[in-house]
Amino acid sequence: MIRKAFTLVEILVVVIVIGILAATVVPKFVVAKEETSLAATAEDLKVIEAALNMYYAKNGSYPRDVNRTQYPRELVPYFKNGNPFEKLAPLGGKYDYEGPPNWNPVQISMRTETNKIGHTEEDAQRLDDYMDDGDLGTGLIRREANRTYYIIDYN
Ligand SMILES: [Ca+2]
Repeated sequence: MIRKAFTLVEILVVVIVIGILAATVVPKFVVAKEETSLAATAEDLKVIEAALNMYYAKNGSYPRDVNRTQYPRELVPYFKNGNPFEKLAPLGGKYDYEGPPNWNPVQISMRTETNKIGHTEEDAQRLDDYMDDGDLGTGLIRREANRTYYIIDYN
């Protein structure tokens, strides 16, 4: 007997296998993408912190606060592999340097005023779980209204 087509059972088996694969692979992909954006945001914040620490070590003070549409130009020499201020946070939002004399402690904000580039409180919570103490009211990652911030300096 020469078979000319797949039987219904064979087609059903293939469809079920594809369904099982999709159900297991797709959620892992989504989780991996989420973890990547958390890790990349944490990395940016650490890069900014390292630049600020180097600047402080050399100058004995932090750069002055700037308008939120700008960033401290004096930090540029300390960014060896790209300037995080020139892109959006992978989590969503724009990095904003909050320095003296307006801010104490020195901190980096990620604002969510523009929905397009913002992030939710749930996103902020995931970032806190990822790189801090899991509480948005304490530690280095905190949130206040629509602003998630990373504290650089406790002094
Ligand atoms: Ca926290």
